[in-house]
Amino acid sequence: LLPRQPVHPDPAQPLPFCPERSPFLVGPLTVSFSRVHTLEQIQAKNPAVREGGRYQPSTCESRSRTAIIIPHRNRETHLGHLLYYLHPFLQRQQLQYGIYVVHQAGNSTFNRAKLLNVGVKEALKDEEWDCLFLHDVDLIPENDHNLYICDPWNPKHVSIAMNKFGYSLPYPQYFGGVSALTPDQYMKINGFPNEYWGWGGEDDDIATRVRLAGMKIARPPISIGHYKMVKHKSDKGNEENPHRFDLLIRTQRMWTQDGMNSLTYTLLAKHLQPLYTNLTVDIGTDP
Ligand code: UDH
Ligand code: NGS
Repeated sequence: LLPRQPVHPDPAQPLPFCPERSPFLVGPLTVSFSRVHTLEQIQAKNPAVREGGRYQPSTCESRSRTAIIIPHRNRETHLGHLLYYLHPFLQRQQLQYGIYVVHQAGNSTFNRAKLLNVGVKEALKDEEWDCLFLHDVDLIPENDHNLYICDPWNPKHVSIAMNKFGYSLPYPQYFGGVSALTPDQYMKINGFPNEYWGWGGEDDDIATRVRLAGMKIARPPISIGHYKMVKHKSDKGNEENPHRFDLLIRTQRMWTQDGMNSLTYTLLAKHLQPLYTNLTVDIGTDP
């Protein structure tokens, strides 16, 4: 008689790597915002997601451990749409992942890039992530061949074909929306700038940092980098930054001084919610 196969893999044996191409991918996705799903409904659809919005495949060792970091304030409906689509999307890609929502406390001017620095710093305390996805809350990927893994050599700009720009880049250096860097690449550019309060310019500063640090911008194929944006009005507290052009002139002088090496903040709370880790942070105010 042959020995019976164990039902569960032996925990002492390492799992095999997941295949290079996940068998669960489906390609183009239909994304619609006409229905709003409660967090409980999304949770019920994603039973394998653990506290803090963490997941790892049960049958194979993932090829990437990816942290998704989302800057946030007052966009709960958008967050619901993103979580509804992103959890199944990442599981189909057989990734080990965690979702972090970095919530700016208070009413002072919004600062997207600084929130992302905080998210990176805090996420790296939890886990040795291979890849950091810096992700606007209102952009939903429309093709799951858009793998949420990093390029080993260069920072990757991922949201290259958004519906609001007619599914093309608005300009060649555009780096806004969704980008992906390894922790090494992130530190090599000294992270993102902390000094852009309000709307605009911080993503152009990041693109310049990539170049000044001797790297290039990697991009997925245009047909795969499709994103649908949830339509919305301008946010209160994130008005156009009147200083952004002055700041952009100084990037070359400032990038080694302003970034991860000058980041200060107060973490007010870290809550492991069922679908994401919520970091509430005091990042100070526009000087
Ligand atoms: N965000 C928030 N809350 C805010 C502001 C921004 O959560 O109050 C986050 C959110 O993740 C958003 C990201 O920051 O996706 C970027 O915000 P944004 O306002 O820069 O970009 P978005 O594409 O809107 O969402 C563009 C508004 C157009 C302003 C036009 C000014 N000329
Ligand atoms: C540029 C902004 C970027 C912004 C991009 C797209 O002009 O920060 O437009 O904006 N740069 C400056 O203002 C210097 S959008 O159409 O998404 O509102 O990301």
